[in-house]
Amino acid sequence: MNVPNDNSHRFVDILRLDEVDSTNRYLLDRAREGAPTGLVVVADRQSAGRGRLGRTWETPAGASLLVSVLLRPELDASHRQIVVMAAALAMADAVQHTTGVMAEIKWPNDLLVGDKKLAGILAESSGDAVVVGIGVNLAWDVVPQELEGIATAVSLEGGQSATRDEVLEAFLTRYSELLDDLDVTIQSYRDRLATLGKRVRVDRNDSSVVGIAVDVDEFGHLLVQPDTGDVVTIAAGDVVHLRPA
Ligand code: BT5
Repeated sequence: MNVPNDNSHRFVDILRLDEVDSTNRYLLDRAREGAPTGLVVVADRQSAGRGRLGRTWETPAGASLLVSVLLRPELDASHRQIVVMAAALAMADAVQHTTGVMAEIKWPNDLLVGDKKLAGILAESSGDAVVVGIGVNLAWDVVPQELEGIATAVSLEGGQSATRDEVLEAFLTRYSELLDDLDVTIQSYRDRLATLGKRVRVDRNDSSVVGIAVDVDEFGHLLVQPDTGDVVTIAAGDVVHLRPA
């Protein structure tokens, strides 16, 4: 499987902003105005960075990479999650390549070092457009108080320093390759997924599931085997990695 879009996801057009409320909001608006696939926006600072489910993405002073990418994948809606998985994998590879820090993926798309979050991804859609936004913590002196115990940064993990542009370039190159080969993406994503084989609790809107995370299917859904009963297929939720029972 690949994204059949004749090389148009080569990311040649990069918009650089000093400050914006949210790079995702900005790019979604451009998408609605007809901006082409492959458009990238990066910002130095965000005043209202978005997380999932109405949460916020904090960007303390210091270098964080804040980037959103516009894609118009010719994939049916049920298969679109793969382009988001590819972004997580591409960023994990880019960070490792440029800084030496090895991050793992927590389902669906968090990048973790140990149990702390190095990067988060938010995908939002409008019509045929998907905006994939990623925040990566790069050169932080300290973890801000409100993220104590939750977040980490390349600098705090002893990584080699890399500029935002170096990480961005490595990411866009890798992302482009993965979008050309989505079958490889699924397998490589599974290989980087710390969640697989772990005992997890998945919190969904209305309920939680506890069990072993056994696989991820081609739609990006997480398959969890509870202690009793059948495997549960989970499309969206928050995962907590638990200690073995
Ligand atoms: C995410 O949400 O992890 C998605 C974050 C996406 C941010 C990027 S930045 C560029 C683009 N433009 C945007 O407006 N957004 C995207 P979620 O899984 O809901 O995680 C949010 C939670 O992570 C918060 O409630 C905090 O607990 C924690 N958090 C906030 N800022 C963080 C940071 N810088 N590093 C690590 N954790 C953070």
